Amino acid sequence: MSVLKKLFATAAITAAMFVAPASAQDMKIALVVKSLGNGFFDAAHKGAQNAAEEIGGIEVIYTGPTSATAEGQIDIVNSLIAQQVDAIAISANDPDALVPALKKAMDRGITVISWDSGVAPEGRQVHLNPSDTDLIGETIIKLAADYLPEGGDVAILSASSTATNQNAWIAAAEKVLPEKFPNINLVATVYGDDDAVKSTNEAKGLIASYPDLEAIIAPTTVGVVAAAQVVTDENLIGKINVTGLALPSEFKQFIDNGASQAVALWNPIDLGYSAIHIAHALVTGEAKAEPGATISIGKVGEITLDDTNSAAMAAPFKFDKSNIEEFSKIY
Ligand code: RAM
Repeated sequence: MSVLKKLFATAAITAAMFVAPASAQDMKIALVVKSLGNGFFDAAHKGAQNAAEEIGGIEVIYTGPTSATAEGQIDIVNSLIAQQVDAIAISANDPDALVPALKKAMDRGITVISWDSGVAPEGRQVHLNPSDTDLIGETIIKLAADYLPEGGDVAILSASSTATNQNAWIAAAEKVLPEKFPNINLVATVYGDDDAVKSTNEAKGLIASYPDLEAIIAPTTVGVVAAAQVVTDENLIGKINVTGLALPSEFKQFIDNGASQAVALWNPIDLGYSAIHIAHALVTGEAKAEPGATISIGKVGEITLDDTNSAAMAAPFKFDKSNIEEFSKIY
């Protein structure tokens, strides 16, 4: 080999050595949320970034529609397929509507998981629930019942009417009502679409329609803030207790002013962090998407998939006057 050829060969090897590891590590994981501008998802994004930094070589693409609709998410999934991302981790606005687009993604070799709000099993490989669905259902009713020793009328202000997670929690809540909370009378369930204005109007509508209402249960961080603001503005503190699932940083003011006695939530930062760990492990083949499989979720622990390839991360925490200040500084 001539000196020149040798030099080229060495240069080529050096270039290959330099380039190969970088591209092999360049994994793109899209974190698709129900809608942008929601503090809960911003916290999950923070956790996703933490996981990406910890694992290394991952680019997190944080995206979602401006309003919480399946149509908006379908457009986003199609564009992620065109961008040839390695994985899509989605919190879905509808369990079924997204299935065809996500199936197309999987057909193209893209890893698909749902987290927070699931898609039907045929549209994803794994689903990560924040907590056990029955436990969340019972928790949201208990949060209201604990402050209504004699029972009373309560109403639910949910997110969108097709949201997989809220619908599952409400179904679980309705299941435990007759036996465990016989004095609690669920008078209505309305939908604020995780939109501040619609949630505000729905909360006002509940108050106008049900004069004996004693609690509004909003299993959505957007709805719970809207309801507590309405109760505050309409001078109903002490008459209507607002509860549900709330982000302490957004909700602390309503524990402080008495519009709410207590709320609950899991750690949204850990949820986004765990979603990235799962997606990464499936892309690399470190984990398999099959019933019984155990998948590491880094410092949060590990999950074991059930027969539907779903698992839950952790139990919800309760926030009240004693601890909301401390948690409000974290998420
Ligand atoms: C809202 C969203 C999200 C849900 C939380 C509790 O931010 O609807 O999906 O998990 O509330």
